[in-house]
Amino acid sequence: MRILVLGADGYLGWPTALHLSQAGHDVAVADNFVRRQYDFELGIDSLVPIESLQTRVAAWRELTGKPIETFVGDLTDADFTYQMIRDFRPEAVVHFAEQRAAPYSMIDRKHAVYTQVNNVVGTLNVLYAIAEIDPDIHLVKLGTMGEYGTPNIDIEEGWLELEYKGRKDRVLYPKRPGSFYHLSKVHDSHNMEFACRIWGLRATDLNQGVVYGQQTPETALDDRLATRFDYDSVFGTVLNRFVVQAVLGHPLTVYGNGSQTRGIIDIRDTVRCIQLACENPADPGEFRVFNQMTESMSVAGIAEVVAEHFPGESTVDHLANPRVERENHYYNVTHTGLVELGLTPHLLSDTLITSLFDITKRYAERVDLGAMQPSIDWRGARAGAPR
Ligand code: NAD
Ligand code: USQ
Repeated sequence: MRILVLGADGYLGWPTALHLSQAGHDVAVADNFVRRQYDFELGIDSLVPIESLQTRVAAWRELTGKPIETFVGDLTDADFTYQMIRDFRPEAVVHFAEQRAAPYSMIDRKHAVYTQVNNVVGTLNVLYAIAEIDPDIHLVKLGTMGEYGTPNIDIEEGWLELEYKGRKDRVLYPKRPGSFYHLSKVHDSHNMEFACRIWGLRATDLNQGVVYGQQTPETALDDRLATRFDYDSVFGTVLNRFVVQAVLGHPLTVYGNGSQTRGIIDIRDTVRCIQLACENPADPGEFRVFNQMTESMSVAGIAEVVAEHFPGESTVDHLANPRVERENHYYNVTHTGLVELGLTPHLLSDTLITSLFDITKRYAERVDLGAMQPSIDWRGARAGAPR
């Protein structure tokens, strides 16, 4: 298949592009490098050094003989987006290209507005470009488990069968997200469902859980193919952060009592899920939703597993939660769709955690411990808000 990967300079987009290329697909990639600008803005950096997109693509071609076409531009620029889709003529577009950190979106008004404009407008441009150029293109879009929040009923895959006052309907699952970033994904989901309903587009929304890990078989082939690994309090995700904290002898920063539970997924399963979604497209007019996670774990549980496997001392620090989120809540998620398509999950294992300890030890001198402490308070973003 011809597959265009948007946001392919990022943590997940790059390994996915390589995985799809290795699987024999004809892959093109796109990015505007804004993720590298957030690093400059915040004074942070990936733990694992990363090459430029151009060097990565050249290294992949040198090692495998497989070419990857590159488009550099911003999805909020409609001319760029249309031209790229016209030039490459993909059968599937995989869309990772959004501002994806909840804390970044909660810094202040400017960052909230930027996040929602970047994410919602970029996705709208992609939907319009597909509708006008070739409505048969399958859009595979990254959503997030946090769109649902933590409701007191089971979380279904995007849709809910409802019976109310004797009548039945199938409705989009009600959403109660926990940040302006997570809200941008909810807005995207609604726009996509609408585009499928009115224009007959085909789309898959992958509500992914928190990703952990750094290597896939393809990125591990050569240091020049490495993907980024964020550990700072804005872009670092929880398990990755806890691993780095354990190795550096920093207490594991559990927010609140740590009973808040999340769906998690290994980066090797992320790339496989995308491949399965592309190779088994949604039907014309179908807005298909999968919950892309493989297991649920509380934050305190994640800290425990990391501490248990660390071959030294490691302590846990319960910090006052800088976010507004439920603790001690119900959490039961249906996630059978991708397994039915053929996913065999990698559950969190000793080997994976040990390999992450090794990667961290290799680059330990690059860690900035100052970047560990959470600095963005959900309650503080509104001027004069009570702390
Ligand atoms: P990332 O920030 O590392 O990568 C996103 C890439 O998109 C970056 O390279 C960035 O430069 C690019 N981008 C952003 N806006 C763009 C625009 N307007 N035009 C062109 N390029 C643009 O993020 P990631 O961790 O790889 O996440 C990828 C996707 O997966 C995101 O949509 C995110 O919401 C979703 N997701 C991530 C996780 C996770 O744990 N990392 C979990 C669930 C869902
Ligand atoms: N947490 C801690 N300590 C830390 C960091 C986080 O206790 O040092 C807690 C948070 O309070 C939260 C949970 O861990 O309860 C997850 O936080 P996170 O930063 O790992 O993940 P989140 O902000 O939800 O965002 C990440 C990605 C985002 C993706 C989302 C998937 O950055 O792109 O959409 O995971 S999900 O959470 O399922 O919506």
